[in-house]
Amino acid sequence: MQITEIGQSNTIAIMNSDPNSDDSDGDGVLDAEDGRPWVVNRMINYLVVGQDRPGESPIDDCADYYEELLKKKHMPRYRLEISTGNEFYYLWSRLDSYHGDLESEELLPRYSIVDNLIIVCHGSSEILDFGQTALSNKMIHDDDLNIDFNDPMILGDYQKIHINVIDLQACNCANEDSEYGKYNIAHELCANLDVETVYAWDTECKFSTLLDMNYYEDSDSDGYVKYTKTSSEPNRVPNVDEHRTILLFFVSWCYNPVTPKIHSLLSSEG
Ligand SMILES: [Ca+2]
Ligand SMILES: [Ca+2]
Repeated sequence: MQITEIGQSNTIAIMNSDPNSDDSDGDGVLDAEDGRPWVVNRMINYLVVGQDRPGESPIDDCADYYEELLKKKHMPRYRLEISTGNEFYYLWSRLDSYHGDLESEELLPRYSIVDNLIIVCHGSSEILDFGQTALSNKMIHDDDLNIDFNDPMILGDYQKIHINVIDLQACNCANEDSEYGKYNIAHELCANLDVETVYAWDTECKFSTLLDMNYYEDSDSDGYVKYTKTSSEPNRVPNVDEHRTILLFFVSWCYNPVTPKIHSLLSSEG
C-alpha cells in the first residue's frame, strides 16, 4: 500500500462519469455518447461568416455587429469564418458537438439545441455564397424541386440537433421572384429541416456602419421576412421590424433599417 506523507501528493485518475449512472449529469445524453458527462448539455449559438469581395467589408462589419450583440447578451457562441460550401457542411454535421476545431475527430454531443445559427454572406434566393464555393438549395431535401437525392450534401440527412432560429444575413434568400418561386432558401430550410424559425431578406440588404445594422432600400419588397413552421407549409410573415428607434424612424423615409432577431437570452457558459 502506498502511503502519502504530509506535504507530499499523489496523482490519481479523474473519473469521467458516475459509475452508478448511465447519464451522470442527467441531461438525457448517455455517458457513452456525452461529450461532457459531468456538464449538462446546453444551447449554443453559431455565427457563420463568409468572405467579403476584395476591397469591401459589409460581411465582416455585419458579423462584428452580431458578435458584439451576442457578447453583450452573454450568449455562448462560436464565430467561424468560412469560404466554401464544404466547410459549411462540415460544421452542419457537427452542430451538436463543435468545440472550436472544424477538423476535430471528437463528435460526441455537447449541446442540446442550437439557439441561433446566424449566417452572414452573399446570397440569392437559391445560393448562399461563402466566397470560393457556394451552398445551393440543392443541398436541401425537397421533393418539389426534383433534387438529386444521391447528392451527399443534402442537409436534412445530416442534421443531428434541433435549431431554434436560422438568421440568413444575405441578400434575397427570402425572395420569391426567381424561377423557383416561393421555394427560396429560407422557405426550404424551414419546410424541410428541424428548424423552428428562419429569418431572411426579400431584397438586397446592406450593412450600415453609421446605423450599425442592416437595412434595405426596396420599399416594394417584404423586407426582412420571418418563416415559421406550420403543419403543412411554412408561414411567411413579411417585414418583421418591431424594434425601430427614433433615429431609425427618422431615416426610414429613404431606408428601412432592421434590427437582428436574437432568439433568447442565455447566461455565459464561462
Ligand atoms: Ca449526460
Ligand atoms: Ca453532458
